[in-house]
Amino acid sequence: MMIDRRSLLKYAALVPLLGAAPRLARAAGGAATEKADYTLRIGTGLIELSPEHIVSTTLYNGQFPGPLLRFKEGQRVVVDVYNDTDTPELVHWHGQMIPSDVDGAAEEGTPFVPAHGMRRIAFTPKPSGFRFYHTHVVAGRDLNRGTYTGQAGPVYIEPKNNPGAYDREIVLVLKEFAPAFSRGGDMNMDMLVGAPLKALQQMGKAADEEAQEKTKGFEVGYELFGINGRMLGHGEPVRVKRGERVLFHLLNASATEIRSLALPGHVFRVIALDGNPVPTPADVRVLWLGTAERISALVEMNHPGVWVLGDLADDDRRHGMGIVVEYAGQRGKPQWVKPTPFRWDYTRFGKSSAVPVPPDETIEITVVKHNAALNGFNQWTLNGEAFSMDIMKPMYTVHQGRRYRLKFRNASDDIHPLHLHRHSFELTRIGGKPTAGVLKDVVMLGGFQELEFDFVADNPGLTLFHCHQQLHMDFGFMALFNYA
Ligand SMILES: [Cu+2]
Repeated sequence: MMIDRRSLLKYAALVPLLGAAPRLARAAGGAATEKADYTLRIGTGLIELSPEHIVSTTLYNGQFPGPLLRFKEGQRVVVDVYNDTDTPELVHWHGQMIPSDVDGAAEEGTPFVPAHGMRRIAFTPKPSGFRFYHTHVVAGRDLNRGTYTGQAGPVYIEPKNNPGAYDREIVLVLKEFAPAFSRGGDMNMDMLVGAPLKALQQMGKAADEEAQEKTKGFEVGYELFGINGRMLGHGEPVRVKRGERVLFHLLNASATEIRSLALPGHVFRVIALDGNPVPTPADVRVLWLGTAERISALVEMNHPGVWVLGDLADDDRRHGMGIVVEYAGQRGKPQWVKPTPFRWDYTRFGKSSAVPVPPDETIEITVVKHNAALNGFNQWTLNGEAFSMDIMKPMYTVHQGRRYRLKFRNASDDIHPLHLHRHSFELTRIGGKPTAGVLKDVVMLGGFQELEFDFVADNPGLTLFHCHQQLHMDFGFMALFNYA
């Protein structure tokens, strides 16, 4: 969708269909008499990142992050969503295997929550683990829409039996505010393992030479950063005691950015990625999270002091990306110590003798960037095709029960957080290494690199695949899967 006006017309046409009189959308699988378990209200509100920085944006229930929703695996929930804004909205239940009409993507056929209307949503949450919810509308060139706003909140789906050996759980949501467009600015490239591939670099070079525009496309930058809606030093610190084992659930709710985190003198034992327990929990000193990725990591509090749990990027940390961790009885200025360079390797958390199950079919997808091709915005194509929001044509047909391997080839220098809706996938090859057992719903594809993941077609219905970088998904980087 490149022309905002056209999509507005489309929304306008949808509204009468969604129930005229009090503009109540049809309840999806929920009886109208039933009491809702949760209510989400979408509306404009203020976030006090610090006393000097108060931002106006769209929020859930007037807060950032949106309320933590605790579900029980397999136990049906009813959520009423009220939209107090002037534009239709969508709430996407990221990382859950639920039907297309409640998943929260227009491309899959989920109805919009009408402007100044409501929609009742009911589904049975699964799988257990750390998930989240966020808006799924197109932002395009409007930085007041989509994931540029504060519409994101954590979900925790409790497993039927909880094996946790920790003293406390802390949810931290990482997010930037006050976005603005700028030209150029390449991403930090050296944080993922694996080397760029020559053939993909050449393909990227050819696309650059073909481009009509010789300038680089727009990127989004931010002025303000925060964890749980507070700039570093302005929220309540995480208060800990020596000897405690704290389980951090971290969510990168950015629209476009990759985030890093370190806590001086401490080690993160990564136990789950995107809410799914990993086969091999491993210790790391730095966490890297692509847009929409989650990490659950245990930290043993054995280094008393007052510390900054913060982003490695000095500028982002100085503008708020961090939170203070304070031991009981300790005083003083929070300390930051830059960690030694660390590259993120998903295979560390995989099965050691990695032999992935062979797929029934392999689908190859090559990603190409067309510099500034759309009035200054980069256009993205998958196998030569940019997704059209107006046509919404499925690109691939899958058969229930079959195992598919998606092989991605990135002919661009950008890192892409690839996201598949309504299914988990298993990493089978990344950074040049085979692996197995790591189940995710978002994975970072390195610049000029390849990766492979497998998924089993086990949740019939239209299924969206896209890059979770809002600027990329809005400008072509999407594909729809259809069940035969
Ligand atoms: Cu991307």
